[in-house]
Amino acid sequence: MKRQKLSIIGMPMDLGQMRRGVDMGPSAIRYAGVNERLKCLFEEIHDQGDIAIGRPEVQIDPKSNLRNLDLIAEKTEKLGEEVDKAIESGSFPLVLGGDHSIAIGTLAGVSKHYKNLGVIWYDAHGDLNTAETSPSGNIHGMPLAVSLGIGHPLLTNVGGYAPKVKPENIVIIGARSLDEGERELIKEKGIKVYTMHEIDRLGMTKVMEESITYLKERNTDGVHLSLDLDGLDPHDAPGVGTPVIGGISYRESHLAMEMLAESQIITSAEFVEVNPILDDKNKTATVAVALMGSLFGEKLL
Ligand code: B3U
Ligand code: MN
Ligand code: MN
Repeated sequence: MKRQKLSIIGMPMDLGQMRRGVDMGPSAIRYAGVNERLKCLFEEIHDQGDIAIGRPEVQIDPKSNLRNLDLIAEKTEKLGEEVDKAIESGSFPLVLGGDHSIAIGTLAGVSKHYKNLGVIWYDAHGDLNTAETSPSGNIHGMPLAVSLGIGHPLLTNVGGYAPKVKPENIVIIGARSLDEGERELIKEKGIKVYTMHEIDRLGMTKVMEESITYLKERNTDGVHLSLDLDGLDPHDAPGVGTPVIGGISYRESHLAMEMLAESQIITSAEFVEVNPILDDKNKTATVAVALMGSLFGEKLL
């Protein structure tokens, strides 16, 4: 069975962190053949091109120490509007990053349409920092906290409302690099986390079964997949700004995507942190496209 409509939205933004190159992520993913790969899985694909980001100078907000705060708020607002329009028109929104700060915009657009949105955050990191807990001042380490309504008001109010997600509707998968403040927030809010420990111990099959059941039991009316390529092991996805060894394998990731396809719970997705400058012959973008194939129902046989 073919799905209906897919909207591909490129978000070439690198303002949430310090390494250049992740702004070329959408181009790398297109070059790796995303349109061609997904063509047979949808009735229609609209590649909407990229949101204009420009080449702004780095700004550091003197009060909060946040890098590129105003610009990220402005650009994610725009992304939110595009995602909102895509859903409005009956399309499945697929956002190509860009660093993970773009999720602030994606979730602003998605969450408007769901009263009880679930989120799967596939990542080596928690992305639950605030200006106070962040070791770096990089906003790509903050989007999940922002979506909970925790963080600078310019970010939490993107889309004109906060919060976007409830803590009990979030599942983090692949975590292996959490800062102290993030650990505290996870405990305080009761966020469900499958670290690499649980993935090793239970196996990816069980982790995904449990995650899907958990989100269904929460009566979620939509589930957003936010997939940071650094969730995968750097051996399989080397082209990311902050690689962390000991990650999820290519095969486990395919299995995870296939199980999500089978469950039919995913209603929007983004693939972020692909940095072709740090990559090995566009391997990471190629992996991203292959995972998208599985997520949208490609079968081996
Ligand atoms: N937790 C660290 C590092 C980091 C977060 N997200 C990525 N790296 N990709 C921070 O800066 O918040
Ligand atoms: Mn991330
Ligand atoms: Mn990460």
